[in-house]
Amino acid sequence: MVGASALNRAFGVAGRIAFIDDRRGGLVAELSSAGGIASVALKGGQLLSWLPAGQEEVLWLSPLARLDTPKAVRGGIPICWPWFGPHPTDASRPAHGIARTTTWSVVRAVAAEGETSVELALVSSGTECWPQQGELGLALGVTAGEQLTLDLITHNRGGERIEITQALHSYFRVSDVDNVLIEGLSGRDYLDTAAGGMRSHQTGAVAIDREVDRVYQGTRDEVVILDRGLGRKIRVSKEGSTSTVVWNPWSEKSARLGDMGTDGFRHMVCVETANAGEDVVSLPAGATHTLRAAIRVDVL
Ligand code: TA6
Repeated sequence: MVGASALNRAFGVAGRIAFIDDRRGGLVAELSSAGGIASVALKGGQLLSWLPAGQEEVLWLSPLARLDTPKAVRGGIPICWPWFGPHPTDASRPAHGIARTTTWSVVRAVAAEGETSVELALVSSGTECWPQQGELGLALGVTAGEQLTLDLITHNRGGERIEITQALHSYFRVSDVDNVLIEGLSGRDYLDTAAGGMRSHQTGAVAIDREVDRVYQGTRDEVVILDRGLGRKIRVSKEGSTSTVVWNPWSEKSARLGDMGTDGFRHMVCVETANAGEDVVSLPAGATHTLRAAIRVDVL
């Protein structure tokens, strides 16, 4: 695998783009600009951190996160692809697909005015991992500045129509879930995974006072996380997505997961930009689909 020095020779920009051997055991791209800084692990193509100028850290990352194990990294923005949740037909396949546990390659990096971008690609790790026998290409564009934008681009290079589900499984850092409300989902139906997948209906803002695991269907609007404790709102807008997943494992599931830290569940909420549940992406041969999340932070 390519090392930090070769990546810096190929893509580094002094003071703006640097590839480092992160203390958690893997390669990380550090993106800096006047608009903010971000770090992206090549393992999983996973955002680990985003600090827009003048703000505190926006993403939650487990204190136990490691980049040198086969396990997916808990926190940041994991890429769930080419399926969300359990594999639709084969229970032996890993939850949330193969992208988040595969090492991505660097395609390009750009230091622009006020923002810095990197494009990563997932090189097929062999047909044994790819349900469509290696006929899918995947790219991720990350642009970090005062706004964080992710574009997850699927290219169906095969000769057959394929169906995928997917998510940018964003873990947001909050002061305490007691101080948080999530707006933008009122009036939508959701599949309540914590209640066996029962179909339910959202009325008003979402509060986090128990395990919440909901796949909201038919959602295209901006979702806002209001955090009275940090005096900020995290705004998540999107394109190419008709599902929004809201997840907090609460105490018991956190203990079972074992990688949430002491009371990590109190300081995070996932608001995921997705196509999941009944919202399946059907991609004709040769077609491309882009899933975009655009994230901003405003003062309350
Ligand atoms: O997005 C919510 C969810 O599907 C939950 O059901 C929970 O499993 C979570 O993802 C985390 O999954 P992981 O495989 O990363 O432990």
